[in-house]
Amino acid sequence: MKLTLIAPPEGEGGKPVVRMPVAPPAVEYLAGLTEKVAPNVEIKLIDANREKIAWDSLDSDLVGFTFFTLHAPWVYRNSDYLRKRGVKTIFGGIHTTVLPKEAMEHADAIVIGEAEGVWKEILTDAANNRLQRVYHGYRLPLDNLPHPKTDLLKPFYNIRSFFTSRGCPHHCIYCSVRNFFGDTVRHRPIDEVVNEVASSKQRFFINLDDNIWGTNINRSIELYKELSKNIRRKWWIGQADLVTVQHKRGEELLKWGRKAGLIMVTVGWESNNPITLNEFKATNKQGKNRKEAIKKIRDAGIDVSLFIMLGSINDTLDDFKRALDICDELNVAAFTSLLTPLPGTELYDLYDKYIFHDLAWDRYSFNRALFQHIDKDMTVENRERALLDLRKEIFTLPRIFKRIRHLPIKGFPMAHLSSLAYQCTYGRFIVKYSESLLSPQ
Ligand code: B12
Repeated sequence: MKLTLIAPPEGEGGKPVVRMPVAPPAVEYLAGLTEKVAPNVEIKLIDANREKIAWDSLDSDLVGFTFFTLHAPWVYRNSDYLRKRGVKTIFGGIHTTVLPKEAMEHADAIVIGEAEGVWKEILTDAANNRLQRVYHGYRLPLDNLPHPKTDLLKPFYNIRSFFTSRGCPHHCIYCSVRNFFGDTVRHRPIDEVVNEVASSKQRFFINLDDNIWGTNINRSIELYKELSKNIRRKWWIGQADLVTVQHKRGEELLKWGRKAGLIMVTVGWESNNPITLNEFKATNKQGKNRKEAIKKIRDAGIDVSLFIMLGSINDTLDDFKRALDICDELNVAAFTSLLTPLPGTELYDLYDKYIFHDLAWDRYSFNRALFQHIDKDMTVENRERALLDLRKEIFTLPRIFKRIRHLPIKGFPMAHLSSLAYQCTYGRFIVKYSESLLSPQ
């Protein structure tokens, strides 16, 4: 049987954006899972952010799409087209799981939740032409997981990924992860993670965990110790909370994290506005002294970038200015976005009465104002313009070089080089991209 797995283009409206350096994780992982549970299946992977697809001649018995909310319209359009040609399609992932009825209108089959427990059955059903409409995945322990198949996607990717756990202990209302992975955090056996990273040809990785150290500090320290013993000249980045580094073992965690190749973390700063932070239920993960925590991480030789979301009902235009001020005060860069009420989140329910429900899912790109604001100055235009201006200011060359100069020598050279590379490439991309979104089509 011929199986094709497709990762959608990253841009709004299904337009490919820049050459993303990261290989799309889900399709490579599912290819590894396929090889494990159905080794006779012929697998083809397509990264639609890099490759144009000839939908008329795509030769496959089953086509699988992995996607987030913003990719849904592009996936639905092309899956509808394939099905008219008699090609079977299957969907999985976060958006499909939170809106199964909508997804089923555009696919022959869908998987709700995690695929590991049902993938073998699905491939057997597909091979015998008895695909069911819905498969309910379930949360299995994370032992003996397959390694991603990294020899199918062409051409070269600078960065690949690994994950060591599923789930996050925090309750942020805008995040989709908790509903997807459940209230409990599951961990992969440390030796299996170390084996996967050590055996990979890749040098740079994203650790996909939603919280690279906040799920269990003792386990994180053990993991980093084993990684530092077994991997050489390999580096990785990840996302994390700030409360964990304020734990009494915080310094030890950072020391071993650095030795294990950790060179940058993106932390959920979320907002400078305490009312908004409370509204987001994102206060706990900050700990008592979050500025001190960021200094502690950088002093350990690990660069920091902030996640900041702007435009909540409690925000004003001043909050965009305050976001720039905190980046300057802490000498860090930031991923800034407009608050996006994703389906299936508590935030979506809370903002339901404000949301512009006529907007398509591909506007849920974190670059758009998607709801009516109660502050008269926080118009859609003003919010989107303020985001662009903020991104421009954050990534000016003088600011980028000032941040590199302030990075402690302990991280030299990898933390400095990766920080320069990330700030110059992502910075230039996100400004050009935001400008393109605001310029008349
Ligand atoms: C890696 C990642 C990224 C990477 C890579 C993206 C890519 N090309 O895939 C980068 C950093 C680029 C990224 C960017 C963004 N991301 Co992101 N990202 C993730 C992250 C951390 C891991 C996803 C992943 O690949 N996991 C590894 C794979 C193996 O696991 P999996 O996808 O869960 O797959 C399993 C099941 O879902 C299922 N499955 C999944 N797909 C399919 C397909 C089929 C056919 C089948 C059968 C099964 C199946 O089977 C798998 C095994 O069980 C998730 C958080 C999370 N924990 O899920 C957020 C997440 C997916 N991202 C999210 C968002 C919102 C974004 C951004 C919009 C954020 C922003 N501010 O801009 C951008 C958008 C980028 C863009 N333009 O597309 C949200 C999506 C929510 C939603 N409803 O859409 C998530 C859930 C984070 C969150 N906290 O809510 N992201």
